[in-house]
Amino acid sequence: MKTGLRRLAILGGTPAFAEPLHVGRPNIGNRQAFIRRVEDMLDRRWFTNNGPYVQEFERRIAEMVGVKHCIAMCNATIGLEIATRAAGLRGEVIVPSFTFIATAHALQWQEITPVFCDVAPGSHHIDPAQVERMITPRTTGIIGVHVWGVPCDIEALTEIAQRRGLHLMFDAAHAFGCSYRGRMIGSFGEAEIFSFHATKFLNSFEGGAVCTNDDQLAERMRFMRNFGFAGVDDVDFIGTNGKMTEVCAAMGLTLLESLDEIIAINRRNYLAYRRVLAPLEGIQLYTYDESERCNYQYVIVEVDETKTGISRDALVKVLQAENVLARRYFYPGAHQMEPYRSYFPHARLLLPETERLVQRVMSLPTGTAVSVQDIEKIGAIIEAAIAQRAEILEVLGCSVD
Ligand code: T4K
Repeated sequence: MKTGLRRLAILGGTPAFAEPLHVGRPNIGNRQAFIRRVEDMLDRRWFTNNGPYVQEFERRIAEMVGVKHCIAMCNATIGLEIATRAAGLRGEVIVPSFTFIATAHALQWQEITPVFCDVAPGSHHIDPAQVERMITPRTTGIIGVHVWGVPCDIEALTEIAQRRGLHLMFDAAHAFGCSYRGRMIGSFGEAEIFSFHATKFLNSFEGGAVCTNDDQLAERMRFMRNFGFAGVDDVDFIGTNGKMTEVCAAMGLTLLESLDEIIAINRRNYLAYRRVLAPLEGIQLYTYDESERCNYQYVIVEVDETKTGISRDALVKVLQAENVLARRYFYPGAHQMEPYRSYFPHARLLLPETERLVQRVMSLPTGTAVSVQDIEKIGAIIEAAIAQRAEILEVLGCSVD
């Protein structure tokens, strides 16, 4: 990498990018195919309520994942709420704190207490050994999260759930198209919940789906998604509105046709980052296990300040000044957000690995809107930031909140 000499924007230079380079830029797929589907939908005048696109989308996902049932939802948060409610979770449910806040909120929304568990040392995933220690008489379930599309320790969690008689579900918001020991994510536990939000590998603008092999659970979730209606005038139990619209399913179906292309671009970008970041001591790329199916949707970096001499927060400021809008997912950890921070003020004492991780991790732009040249420039900015750290820290007054 050739750099070191460029004047960084944070030090008064010109930003490397004229336009912002976002994390989470949506994939678009074949515009014409999407527009054709929308035209058909308008002609049909069927816009929501289990329309033909939603049914086709569900069939395609169930086939890809290898499950009996896929129930499309308006988003993954509602998917989590419906799945946990339909399965009868209550009391306390163990979840990682290193996750998007929706995992916890979906429980608390129903007055189920999310009990935050640490990540396993050196990993970004829930620690099964700590899960076991957190089980109380009020615990009814565990929700593992496949953070960055990398499966959590499904085998260990399954063993604990079976032995202790607990429900087990997975928040698979990041993990569509990924596998665990050769089997597709979506088919583990009682249910797995995908997100098809705009920022996700497969997007339907907003959207989600719950996959399960349990016939009864699937039926309950279908009813709950539609206000609890079991027949035209027949409401069997409480429900909500979790329906996916036809226009969302049209986007999802269109992008399903481009998944191989998107993976190829994501992988190309991941490999480019690996190449440009490899020489930078203290900048550690989160790596994927290439023997599994991966979607390579996230480029995650851990910053070890003891080696770089510059913190993750300072680096994010440097990148943002260059118009590279890196993000600090999942800072500061769900346990440090309200209402959980007030409910469990001492939770951090049980979460040392999470506390350490949230200070180190940043997410960098990738996806179809990012080129290899962009990545080379981003690598050069990080290299220059490390080289010019003394000046940067002076400009930032060493305080980078
Ligand atoms: N579980 C996990 C583990 C999750 O990560 C999520 C969602 C869920 C559950 C819940 O799934 P959903 O209910 O959303 O289906 C974003 C997303 O809104 C959220 O879906 C996602 N996780 C989370 C990781 O990221 P924010 O608060 O960071 O969104 P925002 O508005 O800051 O946008 C993120 C980045 O994406 C920005 O750099 C801008 C860019 N962006 C975003 C949108 C919407 C675009 O370039 N275009 C767009 O249209 O939460």
